[in-house]
Amino acid sequence: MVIKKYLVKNMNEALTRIRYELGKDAIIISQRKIRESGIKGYFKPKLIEVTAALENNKIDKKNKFAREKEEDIDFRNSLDSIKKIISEKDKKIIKEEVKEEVNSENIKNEVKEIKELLNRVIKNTNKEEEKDLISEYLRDIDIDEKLLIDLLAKNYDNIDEFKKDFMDLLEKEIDISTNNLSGKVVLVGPTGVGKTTTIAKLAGRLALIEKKKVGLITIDTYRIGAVEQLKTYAEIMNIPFKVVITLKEMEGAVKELESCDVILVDTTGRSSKNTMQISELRAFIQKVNADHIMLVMSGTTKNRDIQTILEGYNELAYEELIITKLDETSTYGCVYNIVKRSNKPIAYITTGQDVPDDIKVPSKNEIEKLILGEETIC
Ligand SMILES: Nc1nc2c(ncn2[C@@H]2O[C@H](COP(=O)(O)OP(=O)(O)O)[C@@H](O)[C@H]2O)c(=O)[nH]1
Ligand SMILES: [Mg+2]
Repeated sequence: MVIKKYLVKNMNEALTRIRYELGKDAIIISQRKIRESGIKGYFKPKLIEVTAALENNKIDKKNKFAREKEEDIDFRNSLDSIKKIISEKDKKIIKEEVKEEVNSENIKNEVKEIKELLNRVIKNTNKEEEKDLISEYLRDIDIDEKLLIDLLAKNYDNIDEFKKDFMDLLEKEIDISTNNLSGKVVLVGPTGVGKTTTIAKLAGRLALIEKKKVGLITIDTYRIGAVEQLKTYAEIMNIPFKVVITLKEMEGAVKELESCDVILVDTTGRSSKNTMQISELRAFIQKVNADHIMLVMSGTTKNRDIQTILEGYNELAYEELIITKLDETSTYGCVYNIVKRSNKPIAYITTGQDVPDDIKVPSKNEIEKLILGEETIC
């Protein structure tokens, strides 16, 4: 028999300790309230003295010591599991932190994307504004709407960048004819653009300045006064002048002027819309066996008419351009439109009504500056 006394504060404590130390078969044999010894005991609550006993044969193998060992193992196990739990938790926390980091990384990326998107939107808005400015500029200088779209196919950061590009483009696309004027030269083009006046100017320059032997032929017998106009110039400059009505007469006139260095042929401004008349004109030109066929176009031609006129005269296989009346306009986009759509070199430009002064072979740079709006004629 094992007997043990316990000094406890209450029965609960006693039972717990008895169970723990002696096992579940222990029995309580007595209990009494006592005070702690000494003077302090009076100021403290009473304690209970519990006496417990356990029969020898019932001594639990799993008594205090065995239990302690076992519980030591249990404790270790618990410790391990706690460690495990803690480390799991740590892992979880780390994971969560990583997750959070990933999340914050995501947010960073999203913010970055939004920034980029905003920048792009702002940039595009700026680009759109620049585009509007450039279109406005191109319309101001009178560039054809369709050509304008082509010019704006690329995006520009600013108008200066565009102008630089446009200048480079003009440098490539504008061609000045450097041919020396000799042989048989035919001028064609719509009514009133200045063909006859230009013929007089050319005749004057060639005869008076270049001292060349010049002959004049006109087939413009349709307009009242047309013959007289050129006849007067021819008389003033003292150069031979022939009026031709039929193809046969044309053949004869060219033969008669054979000795001339240059034969200038004036034509009627027949409607380019009437193909019969154009083909009639073509027959005359073939009879002349022209060295130069020049299309005369006014610098004041409306953009929407340019293409139609050019198409109408295509059949005459003109190879050079004369652009007239540049003194009558302050924007020269028309020159670009004509050059771009015809893809032909400019031989002359005319800048007024004065014969023979108001005609010249322009420099490429001059044409570029006129088109860009950096220079004017007057
Ligand atoms: N302002 C200006 N008028 C011009 C020029 N060339 C011709 N003209 C005028 O345009 C009108 C028609 O010219 P004309 O030579 O008869 O044209 P055509 O029908 O093509 O032969 C005339 O009044 C000319 O004086 C020019 O370069 N500038
Ligand atoms: Mg005429």
